[in-house]
Amino acid sequence: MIQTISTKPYSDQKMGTAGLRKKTRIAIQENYFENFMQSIFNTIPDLDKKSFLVGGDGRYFNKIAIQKIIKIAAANGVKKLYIGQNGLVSTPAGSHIILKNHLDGGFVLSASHNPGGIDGDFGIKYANASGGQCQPSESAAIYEQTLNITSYKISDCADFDLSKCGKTHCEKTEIEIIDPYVDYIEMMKSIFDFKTVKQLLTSDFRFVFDAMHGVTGPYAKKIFEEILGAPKGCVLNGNPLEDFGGLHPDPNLIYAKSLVDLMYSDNAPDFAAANDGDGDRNMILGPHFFVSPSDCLAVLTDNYKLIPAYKDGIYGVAKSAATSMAVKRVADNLGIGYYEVPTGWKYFIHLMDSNRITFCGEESFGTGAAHIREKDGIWATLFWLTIIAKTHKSVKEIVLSHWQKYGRNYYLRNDYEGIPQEVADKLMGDLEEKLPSLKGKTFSSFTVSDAHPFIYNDPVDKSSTKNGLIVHFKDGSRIVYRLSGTGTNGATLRVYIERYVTDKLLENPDEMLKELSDVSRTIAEIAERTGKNKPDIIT
Ligand code: VG1
Ligand code: CO
Repeated sequence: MIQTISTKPYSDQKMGTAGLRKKTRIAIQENYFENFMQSIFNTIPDLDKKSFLVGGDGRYFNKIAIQKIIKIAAANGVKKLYIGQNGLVSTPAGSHIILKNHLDGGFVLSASHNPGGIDGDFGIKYANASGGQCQPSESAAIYEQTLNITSYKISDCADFDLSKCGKTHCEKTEIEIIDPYVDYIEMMKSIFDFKTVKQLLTSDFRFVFDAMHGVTGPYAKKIFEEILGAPKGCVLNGNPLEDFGGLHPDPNLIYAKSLVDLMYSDNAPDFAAANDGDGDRNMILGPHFFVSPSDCLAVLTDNYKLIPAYKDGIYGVAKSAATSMAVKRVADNLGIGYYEVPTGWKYFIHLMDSNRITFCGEESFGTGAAHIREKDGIWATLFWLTIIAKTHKSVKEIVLSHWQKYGRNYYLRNDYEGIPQEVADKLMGDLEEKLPSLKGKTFSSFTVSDAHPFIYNDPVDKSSTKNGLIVHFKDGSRIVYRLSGTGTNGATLRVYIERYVTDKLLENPDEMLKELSDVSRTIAEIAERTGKNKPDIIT
């Protein structure tokens, strides 16, 4: 039976960079999740003709939330739900399932790389029929609904068993529990030459993949161990856990510490990759060597011909404005289109749909391509394995030869976390106001050549988005300032620092960027305003 439950609005259900992300204790408040789901459905017409994907990264509250989605969708008359077996679907696999089955959208329950558990974070990524996350105009309409909601509809049926594939019904809604792996694996086979990668992984080449107890564990075990023949056990932390084993499922030098320690030990394997909680981010390491995500995008783009799916040519490439300029040098050299967008994968979607780009990436450990509309951690891993298999070079040799060809964009992101929102907003507001006056000024040995907000004009829907502030220097260095849209604890100020050189290719980025980091604090008065003399996290 369908029930109508009266409710009161919550004022904080505005989506950020990638869906709605909240502390778990907030997300599990009475009617909080129900309100949000009903608000989404309120914005979608003709639900009786609409089908959606449902899945998640396995974190705490996923299973309960999925049962709620089934009952709310059914009460709202949705035509069909495709649900990943055991409630699991990675963000990239979900995008593929939406596209392959021509669904009208989907819900991936994940706070991505944020920690999980009752004291961690919970999140909902809402995708539309593009296969990628909804556009800002859609999230604005949903937010409006959340502020005015007075009731939601829900079926009072019993919970569903998500452990077996097959079809059933909830009210008039068809429910199909699907294998979340098979289609994704088929897609990877259609992009890459699995024979080549298998030869490498069954040789004496030593490979490890850290799934960080996120959703990619089962995908990685099937692909790398079962199909490509890598030794059993090469997938580390391969079982999805509700609290990620108490760890922070963020594949970077800080949170993937045990993997990093292994790769910097005497016994380091030849190659390591790590993925985040929902499987869209990747980190790539060689023995005693880390590939920065900005360089990763540049290297993959430069090597596109090695991959069967791209050998006949690629459209252009895009990056978020905060990502380093390394890939622009490659795009210029290849004579392909090049675009800069605001932070957030949703801004790449129109460029992919209109065949302007094939590859794209962000400095936050995201690389991907137009096979789906999300970033893709396993895709990036298979791409690297192919480059290694075909060039017979180590990770370090591949990147070093890239720098020798193009020069190196030294790059770091400094995060200042837990700043009171008003302090952060004022810092950004005041900085924006003073940008014009910075032109021509010299800080240490860096002279400002230009300073402006980053404004993106979408060539397809003609919308305009402002995201972050950029300071350019005469030597090509850049500093980008922006506030995070995924944090759940006060405001996080992200400061992205970049310096380009054609010599000194193997220096320590901390040393190479020390002076510019100091300049970034001076320009934005970070210490004076936040009391922080150094970043909380450097990636
Ligand atoms: C961060 C990253 C951004 C990424 C987003 C979602 O956003 O900086 O590049 O797209 O997370 O990543 P922010 O607003 O906190 O800087 V994930 O792996 O959710 O999907
Ligand atoms: Co993610």
